[in-house]
Amino acid sequence: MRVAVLGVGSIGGLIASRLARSGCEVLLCARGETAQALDAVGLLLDTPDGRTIALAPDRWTVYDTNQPEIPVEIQGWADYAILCGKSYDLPNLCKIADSVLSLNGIGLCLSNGIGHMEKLANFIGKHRVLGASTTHGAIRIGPGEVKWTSRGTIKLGAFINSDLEPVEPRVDRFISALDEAGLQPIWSEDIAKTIWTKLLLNVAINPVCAIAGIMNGEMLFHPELFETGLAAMEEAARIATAEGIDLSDFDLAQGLEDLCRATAENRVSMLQDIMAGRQTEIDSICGEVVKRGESLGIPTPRNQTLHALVKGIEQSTRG
Ligand code: KPL
Repeated sequence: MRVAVLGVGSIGGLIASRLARSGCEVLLCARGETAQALDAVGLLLDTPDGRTIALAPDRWTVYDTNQPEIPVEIQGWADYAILCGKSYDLPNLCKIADSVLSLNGIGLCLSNGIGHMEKLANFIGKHRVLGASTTHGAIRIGPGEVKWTSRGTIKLGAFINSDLEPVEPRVDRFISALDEAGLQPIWSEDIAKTIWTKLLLNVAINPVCAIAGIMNGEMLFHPELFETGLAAMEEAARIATAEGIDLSDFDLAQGLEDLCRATAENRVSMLQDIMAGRQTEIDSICGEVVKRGESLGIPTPRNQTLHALVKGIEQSTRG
């Protein structure tokens, strides 16, 4: 099975190394120094049980996305394309997915935020897109090193009116491959809700931990921070409900508490970005809630404040 991983940061590095280790042929699409490290020395994966697994560079082919042309050898090569890059890079990654996927190939996106399966479908067609969301926790230590901080799941689901059901051989094979790689795939009958639920959690935890500079688990020891995150989450939940997502069985406070506990040793990706002087995904998280709130006439003052604060920190920390 041929899998392309587009964006090899924390989650991309984790997924690529697990799939390569379990025997998939892997194409890594990464940029600059990350591409060079993956091609020259490979990748070290620190696992939650304290082991370090070394993946040699011969485990994969690397395409440096800084190269303007996509090499002919990898065009139409992949059976599956997993987009793991930052949400602001999606237009570029969708274009690469369109090129590297075979005609029958399937694409999915694990980036934070919502609306990604629709964006990908605009490039490759909705009959080739799966909805997806992950709760695995990982930290990028450097260009060729990732720490898998907490085991989670990868939820997959069908796009509205698509034929991609678990009984479809292409979907079935992919689920088996993720399972063999120890990535815990789960089929979701309502992937739109799964993606929204993840966004609600990101709205609550990412900006608060990024601004306060704390690990995820520490939110539980600062009630005022927990309440701030929860209030932003409640605003986002009102938008989700207005868009037709049934959240009646999702206890927001419990969901946030469970995530803080499960990923206690993780730093949210937004804090990792700020510490590395990179752009954050705040526009696709709180920014998206504010935008949708404006068009629905639902006020989102907490999300506006968190969005403004993270933007300010981002500007002062970026080189
Ligand atoms: O998605 C995440 C992120 O950091 O962006 C969580 C699940 C909150 C893990 O830290």
